[in-house]
Amino acid sequence: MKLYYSPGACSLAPHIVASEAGVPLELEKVDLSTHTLADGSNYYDVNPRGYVPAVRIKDGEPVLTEANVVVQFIADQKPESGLMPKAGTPERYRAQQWLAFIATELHKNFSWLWQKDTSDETKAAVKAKLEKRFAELDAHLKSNDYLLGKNFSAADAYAFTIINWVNFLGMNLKSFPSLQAYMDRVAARPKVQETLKSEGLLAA
Ligand SMILES: N[C@@H](CCC(=O)N[C@@H](CS)C(=O)NCC(=O)O)C(=O)O
Repeated sequence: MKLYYSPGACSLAPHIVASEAGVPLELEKVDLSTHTLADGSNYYDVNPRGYVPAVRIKDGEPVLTEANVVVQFIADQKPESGLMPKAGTPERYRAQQWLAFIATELHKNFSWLWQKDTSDETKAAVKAKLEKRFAELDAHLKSNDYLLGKNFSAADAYAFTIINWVNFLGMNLKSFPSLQAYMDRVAARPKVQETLKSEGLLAA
């Protein structure tokens, strides 16, 4: 299976899930400034939206997209990893609830901050909304090590990837100590360290 990724982008989430689960991945880097691959070919031919992550499951079939679904697909290759609860259980829906929350309340809002043409007014409104969501997460993480409770899951890989963007967008988590402790806890996981190094985000 091949993962199209860009260092530090939301594709880091499925990359972490694969590392944690022990799912082998072929990695193909996408230059998001030109939407090209290393051989110069056009990434829009792979994913017409031009987004990472995308996963090539089978040659000749469309790639699988949407980070919150891609992480589930990868986790489900190794159910024994426990990175996603068993399909059909209430726990699975709870995990999916977190994944949808991350996709729509965090990821999509952060996307406005990355765009060069977003107005300052919109940026301020988006930051205020994100801080509300950080406060919710901070309260949840006061009594939970991870989003699902005691154990790390695919939802944590996604949340970590997205919230880590505060470090590149002039924001911080100083007002959210439990959320900061959670980010530190996830960052310290050996497989997360390994993945960050492999994307060149930490010195090897
Ligand atoms: N809805 C997509 C959004 C993916 C997305 O926003 N990817 C960003 C990187 S984090 C991207 O590839 N941006 C390149 C572009 O906008 O052309 C998902 O959830 O996977």
